[in-house]
Amino acid sequence: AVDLQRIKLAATRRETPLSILQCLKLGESVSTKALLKNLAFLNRELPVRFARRILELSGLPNDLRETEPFQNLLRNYSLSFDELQTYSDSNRLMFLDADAQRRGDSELDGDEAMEFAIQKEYADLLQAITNRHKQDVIFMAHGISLFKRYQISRNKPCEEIQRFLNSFNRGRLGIRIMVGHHLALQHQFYHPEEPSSSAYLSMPSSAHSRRVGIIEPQCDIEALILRASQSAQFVFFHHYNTVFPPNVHIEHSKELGGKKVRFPVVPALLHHILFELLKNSLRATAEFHGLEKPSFPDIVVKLSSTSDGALNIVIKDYGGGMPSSKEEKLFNYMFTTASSTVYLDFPSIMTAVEKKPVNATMGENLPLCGFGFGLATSRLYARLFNGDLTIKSIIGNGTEATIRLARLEDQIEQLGDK
Ligand code: W6P
Repeated sequence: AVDLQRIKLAATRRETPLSILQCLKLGESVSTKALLKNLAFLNRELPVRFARRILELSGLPNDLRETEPFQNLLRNYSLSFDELQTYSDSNRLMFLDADAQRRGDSELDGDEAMEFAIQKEYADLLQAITNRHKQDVIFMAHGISLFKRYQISRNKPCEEIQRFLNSFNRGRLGIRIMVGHHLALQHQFYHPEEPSSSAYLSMPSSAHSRRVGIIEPQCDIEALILRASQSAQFVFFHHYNTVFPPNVHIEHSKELGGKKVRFPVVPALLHHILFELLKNSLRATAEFHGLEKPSFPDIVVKLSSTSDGALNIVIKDYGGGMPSSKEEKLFNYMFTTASSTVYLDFPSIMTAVEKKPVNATMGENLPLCGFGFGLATSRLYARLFNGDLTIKSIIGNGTEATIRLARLEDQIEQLGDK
């Protein structure tokens, strides 16, 4: 029983944009108090965000909304909204506030046990919701593919669906990030010795990293590119029956002076974008140069900083480029770069082979590959915190993809369309 009035009311409230800087500050001075403060924030914010996602789903054209996968989505979002709103209405945190006031908000002394219980209870709720929504992406892809078949025969425009997917995915990712950050912080606070690779949205971090929740304040960008390259090359190697993939060569521009580039990022997000782009570049290179000839030109990744403190990552392939007609469709959710005849099976093989390594990072996105969601979500991910992704081809030569990452102060969640 979905209480539509309750949902509508919650959805009238504004979403509060996340700031990566604030997320970092919260995590750098992490304490019971800070965690409780964040819990109170989520307790207010999450019902609003879930309510908005539900309204977005409800507003879809009947043909799409009534498909089984979209009914599943709607049911899951309603269930999660209900649980969060019920928790919020239970006023457990008011009790906590009142208690703090009674004690003059001094030291958190006698009631640590109760505070811990509250944190544990909320974390369990968040974890259950996280698990429930792991299939979101599969449902979405499945529903869209059903709708797509229907669409081709009807030849209806799909801008509305494009807008929905951007908005819904953006909103979903925002939720994921705030929930993932909270769970990861709590895990790091109570179990500082254990790696938090199992926690939501976090990636196994490299040896000398200093992870704050799901954020790497000084991420070794080159190391991350290397890992994404290896994953993409691994997929390539198995897809093309043990043909060795092109090399990925990383360069620094002059102003970076050969120094290690350290930049604040959510590694899982950047990894997703890099992996997606590199797969495209590898495939384009192989298609253009032919598999008989085993010497491919390198893919060149170039790092450069801009005057406003942003970081550019340019991925250049020599895969022959693509006509502008194709370029325009690149970020369309219903478009895939794989040529339908020869590479129809590319995604499924990728899914089968890459399951293990990618599951450890952002496995839930894997089934996306080949549905044509990859580049669209990559640009969305890049834009979410004020960055961007652009792709430009030179016909007969190759393609250049540029990821721009905003400097830390500018990494603020972009809730609307650009
Ligand atoms: C291509 C097509 C493409 C899409 C995205 C990234 C790189 C490339 N290269 O030929």
